[in-house]
Amino acid sequence: MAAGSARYVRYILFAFFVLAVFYFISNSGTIEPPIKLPAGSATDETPAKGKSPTTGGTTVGSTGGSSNAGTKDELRVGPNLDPAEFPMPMSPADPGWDDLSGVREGPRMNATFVTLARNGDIWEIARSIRQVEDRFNRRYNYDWVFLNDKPFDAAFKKLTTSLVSGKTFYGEIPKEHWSFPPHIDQDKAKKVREDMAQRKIIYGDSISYRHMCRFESGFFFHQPLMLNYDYYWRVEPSVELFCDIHYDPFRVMHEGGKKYSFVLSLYEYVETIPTLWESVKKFIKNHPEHIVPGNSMGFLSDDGGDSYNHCHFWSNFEIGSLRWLRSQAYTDYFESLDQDGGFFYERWGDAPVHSIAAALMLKKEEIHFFNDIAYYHVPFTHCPTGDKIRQQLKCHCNPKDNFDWKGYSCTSRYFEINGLEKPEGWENQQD
Ligand SMILES: Nc1nc2c(ncn2[C@@H]2O[C@H](COP(=O)(O)OP(=O)(O)OP(=O)(O)O)[C@@H](O)[C@H]2O)c(=O)[nH]1
Ligand SMILES: [Mg+2]
Repeated sequence: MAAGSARYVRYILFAFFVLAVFYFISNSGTIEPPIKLPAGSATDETPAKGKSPTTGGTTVGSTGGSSNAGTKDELRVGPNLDPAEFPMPMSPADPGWDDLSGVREGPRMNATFVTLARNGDIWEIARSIRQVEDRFNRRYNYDWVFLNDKPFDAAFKKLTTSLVSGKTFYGEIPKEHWSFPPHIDQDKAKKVREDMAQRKIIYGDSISYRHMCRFESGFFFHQPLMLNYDYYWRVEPSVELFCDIHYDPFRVMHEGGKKYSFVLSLYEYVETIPTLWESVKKFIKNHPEHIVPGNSMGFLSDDGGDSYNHCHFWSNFEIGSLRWLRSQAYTDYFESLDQDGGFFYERWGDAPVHSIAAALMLKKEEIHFFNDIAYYHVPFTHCPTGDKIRQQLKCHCNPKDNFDWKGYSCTSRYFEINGLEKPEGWENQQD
């Protein structure tokens, strides 16, 4: 009997165990394998810091989107860190190349993105910002300054602030930087516009386009919001970035002593600048002290400066030095050109104006070609030459679209005057 009752007890215990297991399974839902979360994933997230509007002047700023690897206070990020302690990964062999998650530790330059835009450009600039953030700035959180000849509306500010990982600032351009200067003969300027309209010259009949070109040539870097910075990266609506940017281009500029940079270069429409070179030659004669030895005259001219070949760096993308643009040399240059009136009596673009200044008033080594920054602004693309580099940078551009070595590009000329070796395979991309 003792053995029989012990068996009953065992049955009861077993039944109890089965019931307990059944109860546990039915209450824990689907059983899934544990998920291993990578470092810096959403669960690590520290809440974004409170948005703190900046006041004063035309500034309306706030702290933008969040980082996903802790706050900047926890990370060593800032202006006063020793660059030697934080080497940048410039090629795949360098430590940290593969680390594209989270906010990158290290020094930050005194730099900002800058965009001139209208309220109506909101969705086009949103596209550009998203790509700049995804490919670079989400790990660096640089500020972004927006400038407009009219006040920005709430919708523009709200969307752009939500997209930018750094602080955003909004400035209204003063009238004197976006209007006809007093020395311009309005009738003469009007006749030019009518004539250019008839000749179907692109933007030839536009007043606002001329104000824009003059503003970008001579005033964006003098805006109060821009005075806070030493370097700028210009971003226009509807541009694209096709490759990951593994290093900080602002640091490349600063540590490499670079003052101007480009990704695309081409020939300017002759009809828009018939007397620009005469005006430049007048400036050279009046201010020989501003023309530096070791400049890039060979990029601009095939006859030692007598005539202009119309080559210029495409200024819708630029990373450059604001100190240089605010220098006496550049100030004298812009004032001289502005007095000659070609922004209104012709249709001088800011691209040739900046490019000529950089080529004459900077040493060759101070101008940089950012091959790694793959870029599109209608209708041209810079897509790095070579399968290997495109894979390393995770590019999504079509190499067939690369403009660098085509006949209408001036990048070959830039390589030649600087004694640079063109990348393997360039010959196959000439047309
Ligand atoms: N606030 C303001 N911004 C302008 C105005 N016109 C142009 N812009 C901006 O100035 C920059 C250059 O203008 P775009 O119209 O892109 O000129 P573009 O690049 O020569 O020509 P597209 O091929 O049309 O892009 C862009 O960032 C524009 O958003 C204007 O009247 N007001
Ligand atoms: Mg544009």
